[in-house]
Amino acid sequence: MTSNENAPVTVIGLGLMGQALSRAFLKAGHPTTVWNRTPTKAKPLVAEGAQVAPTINDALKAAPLTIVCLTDYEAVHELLGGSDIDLDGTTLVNLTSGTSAQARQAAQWIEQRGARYLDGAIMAAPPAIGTAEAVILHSGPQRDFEASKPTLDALGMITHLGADHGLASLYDVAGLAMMWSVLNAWLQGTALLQTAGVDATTFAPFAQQIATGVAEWLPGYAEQIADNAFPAEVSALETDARAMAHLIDETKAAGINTELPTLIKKMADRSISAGHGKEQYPVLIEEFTHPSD
Ligand code: FVH
Repeated sequence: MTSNENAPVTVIGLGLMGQALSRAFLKAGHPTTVWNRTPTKAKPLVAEGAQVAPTINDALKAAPLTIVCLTDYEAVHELLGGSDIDLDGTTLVNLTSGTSAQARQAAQWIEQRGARYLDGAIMAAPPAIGTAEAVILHSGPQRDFEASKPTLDALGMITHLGADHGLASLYDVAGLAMMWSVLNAWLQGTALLQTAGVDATTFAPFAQQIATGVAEWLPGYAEQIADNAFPAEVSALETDARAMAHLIDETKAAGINTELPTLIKKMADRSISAGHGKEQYPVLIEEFTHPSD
């Protein structure tokens, strides 16, 4: 991380994340101005060297770059959408979580008000901010990203995904889809093994090994999706579907929840019925790219 420590920066929103962002800027030496709806949350930051702006317009004028981190996009619009708010000439980096549509819409109304806009998604918890562990994704015009990067570098591993303002939010939810799917699969396996007296800590290293092994298949499987060709190099979908039936039988016999295994098999069965049984697992992408019933 390289940071231009002389560049002033403003942070609007001092929740758990906004405080961590402000601290990282202060630690990197940036003159940092803060504003929060509930002013008391600024107090500890003032003790660490931050300036408090009395109004939002003062906050926006204190630095050419303003970071916004609020609960949701509704809050961003409520706070900055008023005609009394002067966004002209500022660069806003919005690190509030939301959907890609909200990000694109925010870009439109903020740019109409004369500001430059970068969207962003934080894929880290507050304690990681300011370290290389904090992955922060940005999307929006390349030139605005390049201009802001020397300051944003103070926050963690900064990546620009492209000009489409919605990309950071899309990557964010794609990452969450991965995270929850892996965690749910692990919980399913743990619940199953607990019925035989195997505890979660015993299963965890084995589960970790499986997750790491499966992760290594991803680049090759991605090539099959890119080529739209799914030769069964290691296993056919119909073979996988038979193993899925065993998983359902085991979960039923164990008297535990069968929703996840049943869903997995339902998708595979539909693909097999459509004639893909002799192809390899990533052929299921078609199940994911169509709207559900
Ligand atoms: N905390 C985390 O681990 C996650 C990591 C991934 C990304 N998220 C996103 O970051 C956004 C902020 O999250 P947060 O943890 O800082 O949230 P809170 O501590 O609840 O703080 C919320 C701040 O938003 C202010 N706020 C809310 N509504 C309004 C409004 N209408 N007008 C002005 N400010 C508003 C609130 O102000 P106050 O209640 O202190 O007065 C806080 O400053 C979020 O999108 C996460 O998904 C964090």
